[in-house]
Amino acid sequence: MNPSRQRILVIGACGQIGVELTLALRQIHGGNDVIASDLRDEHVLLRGTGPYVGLDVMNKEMLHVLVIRHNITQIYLLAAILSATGEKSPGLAWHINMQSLIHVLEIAKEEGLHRIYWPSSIAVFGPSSPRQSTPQHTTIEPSTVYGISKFAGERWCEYYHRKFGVDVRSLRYPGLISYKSEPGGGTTDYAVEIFHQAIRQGSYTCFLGPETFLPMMYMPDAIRATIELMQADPSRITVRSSYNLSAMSFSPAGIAEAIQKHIPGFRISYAADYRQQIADSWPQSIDDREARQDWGWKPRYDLPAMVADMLKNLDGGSAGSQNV
Ligand code: VAH
Repeated sequence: MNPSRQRILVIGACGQIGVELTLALRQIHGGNDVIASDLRDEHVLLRGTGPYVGLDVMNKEMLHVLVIRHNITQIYLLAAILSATGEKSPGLAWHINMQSLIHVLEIAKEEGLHRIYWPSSIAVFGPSSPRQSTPQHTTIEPSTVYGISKFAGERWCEYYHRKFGVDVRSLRYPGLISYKSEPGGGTTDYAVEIFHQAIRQGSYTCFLGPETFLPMMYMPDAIRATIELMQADPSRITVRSSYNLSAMSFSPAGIAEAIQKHIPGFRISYAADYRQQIADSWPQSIDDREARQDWGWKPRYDLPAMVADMLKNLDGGSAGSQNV
């Protein structure tokens, strides 16, 4: 096989990030060299764009056979239980989020895989971390199972890189907003739901309070950051736990105001639930200078640009490009 040719396995390809990352990787590497996998049935947007296999990442033997059979050189592990769902099933969230990563890191070591991608989150930070411009290196005491699993996973990534030379890379994603695929079980999911409700019924009841500022990012920026990180020369990577990554911060009141500029009659109301406590434990803004210095990270979407693109693509508009 051409030594520069990559054979990529995306695990969790039917999730909010997985669908768009799989499509982006297939644009770069060609459809046949990106195998999409998930527990779920193939997402409609992936059909006809490349190979799809049903995979339970908790079955290490099955995963190992698949890696060998398909000559896999890179794995993107996106399967995870997110913050809100994790608080309802702590044991399951810890088991799935941790064991899936250990399986992938072990196989990467045994098979000498070229590169591994595993997403972390700003959820690794807790109430004792600085809430504004949270730095890459600071006090990290997560208070959710999801955050605990992501912080532990970061340590495993650093361990496998240092001890075994596994080239595993990671980003601490903020809340991600997209229109192509649904989010699932996250505390920041309100920022996706609000668009669908604004269009369908002109109103939305938010499960977070109006002034709950959180770090957020539009999915096209998150996908580009992931690909830029994975394409960076190894010599430029100085963070082997997980890079802080930032684009913008906004509150429910702020995004509602931005939507009202397009849908003047849109009304928001508030009924905070258990997810408010999760959100209150996270930073309000992130300092991502290491990502900018090491591999040139720079976001392209701010709140107005994201709102305009989301509404254009959701409101019956064309499938419009996200080229920026
Ligand atoms: C969640 N969307 O809400 C994820 C994300 C920063 C939040 O990790 O759990």
